[in-house]
Amino acid sequence: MIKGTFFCIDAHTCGNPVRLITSGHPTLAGATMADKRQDFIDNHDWIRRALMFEPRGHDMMSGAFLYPPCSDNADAALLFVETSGCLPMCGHGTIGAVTAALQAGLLQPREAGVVVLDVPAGQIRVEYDWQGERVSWVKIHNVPAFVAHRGIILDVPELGSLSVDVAYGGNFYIIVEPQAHFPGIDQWSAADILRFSPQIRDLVNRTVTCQHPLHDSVRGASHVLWTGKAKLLTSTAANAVFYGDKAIDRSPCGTGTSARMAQLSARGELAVGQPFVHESIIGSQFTGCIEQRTEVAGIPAIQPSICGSAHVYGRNCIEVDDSDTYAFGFQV
Ligand code: PYC
Repeated sequence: MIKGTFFCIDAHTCGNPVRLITSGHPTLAGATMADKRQDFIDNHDWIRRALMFEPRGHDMMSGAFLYPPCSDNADAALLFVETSGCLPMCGHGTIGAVTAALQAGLLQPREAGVVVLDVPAGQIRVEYDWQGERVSWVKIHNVPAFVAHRGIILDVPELGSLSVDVAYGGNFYIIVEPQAHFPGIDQWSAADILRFSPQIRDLVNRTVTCQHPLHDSVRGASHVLWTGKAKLLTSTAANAVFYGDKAIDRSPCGTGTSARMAQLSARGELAVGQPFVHESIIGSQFTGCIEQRTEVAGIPAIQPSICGSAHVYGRNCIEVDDSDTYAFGFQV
């Protein structure tokens, strides 16, 4: 029996996939996107597994559902899904979803060049521009980013003692920088990142509590951001972000870039208004910026922006037939 039919626009943001699901959405309970995210996790997670995991998706697959807004001042709402679960916020996902939705005529913002979106992590303001029929860039004014923990000392098998920070940029990021026992990712393969990241994430979550002070359901360090030297002269810095069980972000990671800028700002290494061009593992770039300083429940924070572009490459209609052994996906 067909359990669900989902029309999707497939795109990528700087190389990382974004599947914008434009129909087949479940009606979600709750007044805010945070409530609706919880309802989705509790009652509709089969849709995420069917659309993100193999054979209809893959380790890096990531997507968003376009919903009507929850707040009076918003134009629409986004619910993010990926192989690791439902993210409170996703930067590359927003850039891809906004590009795909605008190009398909699914968003009619009240103000030209600006979309206000409710997302589980709060509300974001998104600017964009057109070049002919295409959205040429999207700039996200993200939720406030802040440092949650500094200098956590980990004893990592085979790597030895590592000191890491945790910062929030819409998700909690463990930030691993070059240090005595670790020269940085420049000399590492993707296989090394996939091997050590889950161990580091487990160790951090066993050592400290990462809890957003204003959002009960946003907790736990989920992503590992490895820093390294940029390969491109136009980049300020490079990173590789691990998420889920086997994914390395092909984009420079919007929420990771926000977290990294919060960390650099807290150390006095990045000023308000200074462009921060972040390079991904495949050499794609986002331009980040600290728009202003702010605070979250008394914690010093920054108001970050991230700018990048996305390309739509196709449309598909996915049917989930529950007589298919792999209807709800698999992971190897
Ligand atoms: O761009 O924020 C991001 C993101 C999170 C996970 C993968 N990409």
